[in-house]
Amino acid sequence: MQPDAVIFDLDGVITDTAHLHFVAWRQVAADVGISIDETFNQQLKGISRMGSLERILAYGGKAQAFSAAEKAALAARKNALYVDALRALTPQAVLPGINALLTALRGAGIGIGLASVSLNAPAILQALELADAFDFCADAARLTHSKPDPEIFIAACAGLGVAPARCIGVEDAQAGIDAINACGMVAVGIGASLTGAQLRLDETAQLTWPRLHALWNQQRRATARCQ
Ligand code: B16
Ligand code: MG
Repeated sequence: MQPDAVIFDLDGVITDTAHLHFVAWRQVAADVGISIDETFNQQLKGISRMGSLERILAYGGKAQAFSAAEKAALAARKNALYVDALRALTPQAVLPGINALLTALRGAGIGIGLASVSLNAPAILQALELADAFDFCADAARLTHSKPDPEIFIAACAGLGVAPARCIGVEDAQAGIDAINACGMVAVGIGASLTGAQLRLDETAQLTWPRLHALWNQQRRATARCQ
């Protein structure tokens, strides 16, 4: 028994650009008189661009201080800074174990999907030379609801032609784990202090096909016992 597909988050699972997001947000926040640090930045993992801006403004007590047009300009400035920083991204930035896992999944005939809320995901995959490694990438631009809503994982399953209940999802953010669980996929979490994942690992180097295969069989046996 094996899953029909494994669907990956991008930032924090395939590569880690959280620090680049942070540096760009820190600059934009400073421009409007708000100071943020790396600890605060943890809250922005897996959160959309505008969602992140809203959290920063609320943190700085300025939730109501800007019009929609001004907020759009702040988000655009952050993205320009972030995209500029992405120019340094190379295949060396693929996280440990990921290339081997993608190769093993391909060899086992398992679908490979992407469920990232980043509008920069296509450019990031190109820079990592991984664009051809995915069978389907859900389009973040078409999302109505961001994680923890399951919409992006459901869209990835639909694009792959598989049922969520037949898939494993891999995430580094609590909002992402909640999204995976909300559509009935098996959840794998990467990082400390994530709750609700059926398997939680400290780092991507531990994310191997034998491990995912064993998790899948264990979950299927548990489901069968409950029926
Ligand atoms: P962008 P993921 C997320 O990527 C990041 O974790 C989050 O920090 C970022 O705000 C979001 O993408 C949007 O990114 O500004 O490039 O559209 O974890 O869903 O792959
Ligand atoms: Mg992530």
